[in-house]
Order: sequence, then C-alpha cells, then structure tokens
Amino acid sequence: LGRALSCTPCPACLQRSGSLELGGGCRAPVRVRVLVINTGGTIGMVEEEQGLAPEANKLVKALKKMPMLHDEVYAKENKHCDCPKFPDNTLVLPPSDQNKRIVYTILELSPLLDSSNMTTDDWAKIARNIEKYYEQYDGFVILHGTDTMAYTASALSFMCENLGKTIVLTGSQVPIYELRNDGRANLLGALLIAGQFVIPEVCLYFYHKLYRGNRVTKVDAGSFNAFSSPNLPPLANAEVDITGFIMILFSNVWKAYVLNMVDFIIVVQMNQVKAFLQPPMEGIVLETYGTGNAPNNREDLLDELKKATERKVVILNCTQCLRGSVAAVYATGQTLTAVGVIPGGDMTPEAALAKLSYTLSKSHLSWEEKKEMLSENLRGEMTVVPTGAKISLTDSKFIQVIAKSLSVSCKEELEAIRDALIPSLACAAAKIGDTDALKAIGEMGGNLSCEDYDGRTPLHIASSEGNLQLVEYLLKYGTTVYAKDMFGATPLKYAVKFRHVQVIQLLRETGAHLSSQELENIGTELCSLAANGDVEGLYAWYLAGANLEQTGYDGRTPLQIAEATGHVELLDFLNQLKIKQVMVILKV
Ligand code: ASN
Repeated sequence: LGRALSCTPCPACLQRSGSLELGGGCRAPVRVRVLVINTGGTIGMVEEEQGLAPEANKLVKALKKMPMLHDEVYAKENKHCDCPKFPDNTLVLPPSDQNKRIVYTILELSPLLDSSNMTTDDWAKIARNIEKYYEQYDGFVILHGTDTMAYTASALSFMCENLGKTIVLTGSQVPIYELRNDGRANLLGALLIAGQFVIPEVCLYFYHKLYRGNRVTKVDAGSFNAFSSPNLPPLANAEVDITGFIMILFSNVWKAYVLNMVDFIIVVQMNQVKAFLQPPMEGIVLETYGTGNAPNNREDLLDELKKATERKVVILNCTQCLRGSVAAVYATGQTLTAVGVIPGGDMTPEAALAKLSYTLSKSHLSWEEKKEMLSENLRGEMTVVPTGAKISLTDSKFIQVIAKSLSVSCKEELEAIRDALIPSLACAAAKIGDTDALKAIGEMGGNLSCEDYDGRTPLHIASSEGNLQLVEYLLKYGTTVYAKDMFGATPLKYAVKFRHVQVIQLLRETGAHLSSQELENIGTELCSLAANGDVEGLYAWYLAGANLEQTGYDGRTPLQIAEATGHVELLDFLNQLKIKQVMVILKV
C-alpha cells in the first residue's frame, strides 16, 4: 500500500501527496491514512435463514456507492497529482473541514463474526494486525459487533502497551445496507476522529460520542444510543463541531504488545462464588453490592474466598451498580478486603476482566507485583482519588494577574485564559529546558501534549533542542511521540534535522518512527548529504530508520556518490552499513 499511495510531485505545486512539507505553501488537503479492521458485527450483516449474520466481501463494494464515505471522482481521476489508482480495498473520504483527505483501507478478517462468538484469540488477532500495520497508518478503526465491543475495547486498551496513535472501535445497531441505519454515521465519525486527531488510546465511537474504550458498557439493545460510560464523561462530543477533548496522558511503557491473555477468568455474582473458586481458576472479577459490599455474616463464603486468595487466586471487586465505585465505607465491604480481595474502584466489569487477564499474563511478575498492578490506574480505566491538596491552574498567581488586567470576571473566562496560555507556557518552558516549569504545568492539570500555533508540542521542541533529559521526562509523563506539527513533522524528524543522536535513539526506543510522508523521496536529501561528505547527517537518518540505499533525483545512491567523490570516511561508513545489513539478512 505504501507504494501504491506514494506519488510523483504534483505538476501544479511540486508537493507530494497533497501534503504540506516544511516551508511549502500548497493548499491542497493533507492526506492521512487510516486502516479499518473489519471483524464483523451488525454493521455488515444481512438477513439469512436463521437471522442476521455477517457476509464477507460485501462491505467495500457497498461503501463505494456511498458518496459520504467514498469520493469516487477523486479516487478515479486523482487530479491533484498523478498517483496511481488506489487498490480495490482502499477508499477515500471527501475533504474534511480540517482540509484533510482521509484515505482508508479495509482489512476484512476471516471469518467475520457476530461479536458474541469472539474469544481472546480474536482480540489477539486484532492486536497483531495493529502491530503489523502500525507504522503504515496514521490511525485505526475497528468495526465490531456491539454485544462484546466493550470487552474488546477494554482488552485492546491493555494489550496495546506502547500506543502512540488513535484506535477507534465502532459498529452499529442496524446494518449499513438498510435504508435507515446508524452504521454510516458511526463509521464516518470514527474515520474522522482516527484520521484527524492523535488520541493515543483505545476509544469507542458511537452515536455522536467518543468514549474511553475501557470505560464503556452496552446498556441498550434497542437504541442507537447503545453505550454508556457511567463513571467518566465522553472524551469528545461530535455535534456541530467535535468538542470537549480530554487529552489523556499515560506513561509510555517502552515495550511492544503483549498478546497472551489468560483465559481462566470469569465474572461471577456474589451468590455464585463458591462453585467458581475451584482450580484451574486463576482470577475472578466479583460483582458485589453497592460500594463493594457482600454479606459478612456468611463465614462459609468468606472462608472460601480466603482459601482462594491464599492459593494465589486473584479476586478483583467491582460493583454491580452501573455508576459509582468500590469504597471502604461499610464493614461488609472491608471484610472482603481483609480476606485478600482487591478493591476495583470504579472499573466496569468488562475493564476489570481485561485488566485481570492482562496482569495475570505477565509471567515475569510476582504475585504481589501483579496485585499492585491491579490496584493502579494503568490506562485510565479507573479514577484515582487524588491525595493531598489539589492545586489548579486557576489558582496560579500568574494567570490571575493576566485575568485581572484583562478584566476577567467569571470562572469560565479564567479557565479559557488558562487553556489558551498552557500551550505557549509549556512550549516556552521546553525551549529553555525548564523541567520544573513543565512539571508544575503537568501537576496543575495542564496537558503536556498541547500544541502551539504551529502544531508543535513540547516534545517537538525538546527534540529539536536536543535536551535528552527533558525528552526523557516528557516521554515518561506520557506525551505522544507521534504528534505531527502543521508541516507534518514528528519530534523524531526534528531530532534528525538537528542531529541529536541520543534523542533519536530514545525516541526510537519509545516507538517513534518517521512517517511515510517524512520518508517519501528522501533519496535526494541523503545524496546531497553524501555529496557534502556529511557522515553525521547520514548517521542521524540511519538511526531514525531511513534506508540509506535510496536513490536521489539522478538515480544514484549515497554510496555511488561517495565513490564518485572519493570521500574516505563516508565510504567507510556506508560500506560498514552495507556489511551490517548483509549480516542481518544472512542471520534471518
Ligand atoms: N449481535 C451483534 C454483534 O455483536 C449486535 C450488534 O452488532 N449490534 O455482533
């Protein structure tokens, strides 16, 4: 696909793929790529003898006939530049109001499933495909049945450990082939979000709302408004405008995906506990009353629970209530904690099940470490009650002084000023390397992935400044490595431009990669570095993942140029690389 979509420069403006390159002035829409993984679900179902069931190889053809989901003229003629035709499974949306062209490819899994048939193997299949295509796409949409969508969203949120891009699950209550359906709007909304925003987490989009995937539960089988997120408001509302983004910052965990989820886990209600505690059960999500309460006059039950926790069965306590949290309020709840049951806060049973499965699959951890992990907030799946006094940026003297001089009178205006100031303050602090100021902004609730007027985040700035310590801090704090500024450049591109080798290495370890846009036709750039004997510059590109064997505008590789100019150091470097690559190939 990378090949099919790369194109020669547009004759009118010499831009590639309609994208805005550094210093460019092209007004054509920026192209973004989204991968849609179709797992099945009602959205693509047809009526069969036994009832609704998914039908393979039908969705792409149907979507191509829907003008809101495919711009046939653009795909066929591609007038802006002379790209080859899109592959059959690739469609393109009409330009969005953010002047973006979302080009999306549909990968249909086989067999397509009613989500009631999904197992942990199917979760792994989805995660493996995301991992496989991670670098080729800017965002991901997963088409899924609604019945178990909350389970899959929860599972993926834990499985995708080093996520830097947006994943949106969606589906529908009525097949997209029917006259009146919710599939079209849900798919369109999910594509626009995955293509236009970097929200590095697993989300669920349904009926005009974007939710955190591990916070939702299906609450209605007969309404288009099928999901609810009882303990966390939606991340965004897609009304006239898409508003209300809550940026989410989790630590970047410097590891790849974990796919082996444990199967021996079950959700049981309090009165069924005894029968389910027996081996080979490794973990249990307990659904208890109210704030996590269970009868504490049932010695037999408590005794069974105690014996199980002593056998190292992990038991996580969730409430049966739709809203609210497990809390140490009643004696009936505290007794459970006393026999070794772990309080699950305000997690949904779906999220608890996925988290338990994920944690138990970490075989290198001790039982105590696993228990600790379960009590922590890993992916925003539970609300952590802050301890100690909470400072808010509203309290900041600095902001109050500005507010006063602008005659700000109400809280809303004050908050608006705070939100407007944070990006500039954070980027200025990154520029001068003031980690303390960034810490303070973070602690006050400021978002360290915020963008300045050029779309640059503090990580872009710290990377171009080569401030390793600050880059490390920002990555630990969870800022996204994949943010692109208005020129389409990632922090990694700036680290390469200014040759900050250690920063490049750290960003790469954290999952950063040059985007396909950044890698397109870098041959000429590499060759001009070679012509100048610039070993350092070429080394920076190499570390960032660029292939140094690419040809420049005259068809020569950097090595051929080095041979022609006879630059000894450069020749040595490029020949060594070649030997290294041959060794890697031989090993494989
Ligand atoms: N049974 C369907 C499924 O979960 C329900 C739906 O998608 N609306 O696959």
